[in-house]
Amino acid sequence: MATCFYSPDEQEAIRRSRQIDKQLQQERRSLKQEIKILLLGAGESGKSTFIKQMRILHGSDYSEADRLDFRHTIYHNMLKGTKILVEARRRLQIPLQNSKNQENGKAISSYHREGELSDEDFQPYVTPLDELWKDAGIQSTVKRSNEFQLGDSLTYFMKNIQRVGLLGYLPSREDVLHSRKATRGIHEYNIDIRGVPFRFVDVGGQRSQRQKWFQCFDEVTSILFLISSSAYDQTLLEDRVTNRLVESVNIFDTIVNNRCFRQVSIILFFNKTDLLIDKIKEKSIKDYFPEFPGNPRKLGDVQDFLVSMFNSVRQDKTQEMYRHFTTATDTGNIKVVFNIVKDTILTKHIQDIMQI
Ligand SMILES: Nc1nc2c(ncn2[C@@H]2O[C@H](COP(=O)(O)OP(=O)(O)OP(=O)(O)O)[C@@H](O)[C@H]2O)c(=O)[nH]1
Ligand SMILES: [Mg+2]
Repeated sequence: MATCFYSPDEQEAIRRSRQIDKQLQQERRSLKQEIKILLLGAGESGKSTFIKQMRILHGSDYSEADRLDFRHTIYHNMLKGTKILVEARRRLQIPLQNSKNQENGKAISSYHREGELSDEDFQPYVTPLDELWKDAGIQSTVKRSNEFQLGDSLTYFMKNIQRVGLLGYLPSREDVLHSRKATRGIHEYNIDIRGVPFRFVDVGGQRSQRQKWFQCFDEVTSILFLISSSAYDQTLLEDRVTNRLVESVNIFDTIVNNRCFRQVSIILFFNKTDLLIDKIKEKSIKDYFPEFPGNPRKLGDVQDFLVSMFNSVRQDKTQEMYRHFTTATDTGNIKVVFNIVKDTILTKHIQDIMQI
């Protein structure tokens, strides 16, 4: 086009307009590329639960048949969890309130995972489980659960035993979100969100699983790093000695300061806020981290401290530290948080592509 017929101002306007067109074209091309989101964090921090939420919110939601598949895992979570409590109560020498629960304890301890449990198979366990859970001795043991290894989902399922223990029980979405099965290996989920293809990569967070992490470090757009914020009084399942929060900070240190991720937006999810709210009423974080400067009963003070622990290991502080306080089992919460996160990821992604 002969630009000499245009005034300098008009020529400048045309140039700018062409530049914007070009950017838009690039942007569209970049958005057609996959957005790869890697979920990292220690075991039980909530990575797989977050992926379940993505499926509920943006993917193919869990059908009745899909939810039925979780039934066995839920029964197993309840039986194994209660078995651990029965054993811990004995070891900690906490007396039972009702001596009848000796027999109930034996009935639950006889459970060994053998094949899938049907709703009928589960029936003989329902009353023993319920009676044990109501025993003051077992409840005192639950309060000391940081002295042994108890999963976070047991309380939720035991509170729902009247429903979960019925013949013909069909797990709800919330039950699916609370069910626990440790991840082994690497699992990828492709989900289209408003025309943008996202690939979520879920890995196992336990120590034995972490040597596999580097296999998925290529072409990462963003890392969601999950932290179990209520775990400040707990030790690691893997060695029963290391504090879970300390382990989590150490893992974050290796990720955030890794040269592979210099251009990658890393977003922290301080997860399990619901459990943290309950935990600070019972246990002072100061007993585990004497350097804690605030009021241990104040949620904001505890969260600020957690954030500062993670921030302190970052070598390059010129990059912004994105962080959110989440409850991965709460669909409403994850919907709001992920909307913000998605915008952060896409904006940063487009900026990076524009610089190329
Ligand atoms: N109450 C509550 N429970 C949660 C939350 N997030 C996860 N959980 C539960 O914590 C347990 C562990 O969650 P997962 O999603 O399996 O943890 P993960 O990070 O995938 O663990 P690995 O696969 O071992 O690395 C499950 O029983 C979840 O239901 C939360 O915010 N609140
Ligand atoms: Mg997992």
